[in-house]
Amino acid sequence: MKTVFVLNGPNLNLLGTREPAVYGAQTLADVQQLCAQACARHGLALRFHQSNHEGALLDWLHEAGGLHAGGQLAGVVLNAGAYTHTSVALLDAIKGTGVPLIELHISNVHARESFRHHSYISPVARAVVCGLGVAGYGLAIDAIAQW
Ligand code: CA2
Repeated sequence: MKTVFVLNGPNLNLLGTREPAVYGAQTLADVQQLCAQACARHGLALRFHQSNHEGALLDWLHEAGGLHAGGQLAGVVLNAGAYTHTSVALLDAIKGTGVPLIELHISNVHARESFRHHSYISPVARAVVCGLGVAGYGLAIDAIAQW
């Protein structure tokens, strides 16, 4: 059974507690459940994580890279939060590990402040899902299952 990593970056632990107009009312626990259901539908194992620390995200990407090298990774869904717009380290990790990855944003970052329009991750992502709310997580897993 192949594994999907769903990685969430800074402040996403606050989902459902504030800014419902931007991010919706569902919590990160709800998102985890949605991802577990999507993975179960496709016979995939799920690793679901959130961290407010860039290094933790790097470590999980490296771990996913190890599975990828062994042919055991289905793919990675990464919502890097604000690190999307700042982190060369995440770009290097995705490039260095070669993991097949979908960049995900709950909100439509292109309809928001201009500093959210640039992503260090998009050039090394296979696809970008953006603005579909938390439903995007399930759709990203559905897409990975087709790879
Ligand atoms: O739309 C997305 O998923 C983002 O990746 C979310 C990030 C933001 O910096 C990106 O530009 C777009 C922010 C996550 C913060 O999440 C919160 C959730 C509820 C309340 C406050 C913050």
